[in-house]
Amino acid sequence: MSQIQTVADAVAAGKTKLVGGLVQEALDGGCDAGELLNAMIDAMGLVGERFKKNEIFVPEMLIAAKAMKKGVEVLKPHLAGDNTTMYGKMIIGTVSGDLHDIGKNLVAMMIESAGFEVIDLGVDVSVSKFMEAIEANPDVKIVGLSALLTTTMPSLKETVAALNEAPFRSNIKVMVGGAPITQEFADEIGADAYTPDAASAAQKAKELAA
Ligand code: B1M
Repeated sequence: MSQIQTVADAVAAGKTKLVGGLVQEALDGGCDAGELLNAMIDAMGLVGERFKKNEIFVPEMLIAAKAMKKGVEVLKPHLAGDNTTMYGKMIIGTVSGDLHDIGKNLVAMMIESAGFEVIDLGVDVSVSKFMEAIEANPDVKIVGLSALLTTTMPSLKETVAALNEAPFRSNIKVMVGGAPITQEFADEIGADAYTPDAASAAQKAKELAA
C-alpha cells in the first residue's frame, strides 16, 4: 500500500495517535504535501459517506476529524508560503450553529500562506461576533464565511445580509464557501465571491485584495 493511502486510511479510521507520524514518514519518503492533503480530504469524504449510510456515527466522525487535524499540523509548514502579510487582514469564521472547522482552517491556512494576516473567529460565530471583530479591525479587507450544513445556509445568508447593510460594507469583500454552498447561492445572498476549495479561496482573496 502507498504511504499516501496509509495516511488516508489512518485518517478515515480515526487513528489520532498515528496520523502525525505517518504523515511525517510519508513526507520523509518523498510524498508531495499537496497530494497528502488531498488524500486526507478524500478520506473525510469517505467518512461522510459512511455516516450517511449509518455505518458510523458522530463520535467516529469526530475522531476522524481529530486525526485529520493532527495530520494537517504536520503538513502545515510544507504547505505554507513565505508568511509575509502583504495583502492585509482577513477575518474568517464558521457561521452560527455550525461546528465544522476543518475546511475553514484549511482556507485560513492557505490564505495566511498567500500573504494575509488571518483573524480566525472559530466556529458557531454569531452575526454580532463578526460585526464586533470587523469594527475592532477597521483595516480588514476580506471577511470569509464557511458553512458545512444545509441547515446553516440560512445563518450564512443572515450573516451576509447583516454585512451588506453595515456602514463599512464598501471597505470589505465577503467570501463564502463550504460543501453545500454554490456560486448561485452566493450570488443570491449577495456575497462578493464563492470558491469551492482552499486553494481557489487563497487565489480569489489575493485578487479581491489587490
Ligand atoms: Co458533520 N456533517 N455533522 N461533523 N461532517 C457533514 C458536513 C455531512 C455532509 C455528513 C454526511 O451526512 N454525509 C452532514 C451534512 C449534511 C447536510 O447538511 N446536507 C453532516 C452532519 C449531518 C452533521 C451533524 C448534523 C450530525 C449529527 O449531529 N447528527 C452534526 C452537526 C454539528 C453542527 O455543526 N452543529 C455534525 C457534526 C460533525 C462533527 C463535529 C462530528 C465533525 C466536525 C468536526 C470538525 O470540523 N472539527 C463532522 C465531520 C468531520 C463531517 C464530515 C465527515 C467531514 C467534514 C470535513 O471536515 N471535510 C462531513 C462529510 C463531508 O464533508 N463529506 C460532515 C473535509 C474538509 C476539508 O472539507 O469542510 O468541505 P470541507 O471544506 C472544503 C470546502 O468545502 C471549502 O474548502 C475546504 C477545503 O478544500 N470550504 C471553503 C470550506 N469553507 C470554505 C470557506 C471559503 C471557501 C471555501 O471561503 C470563505
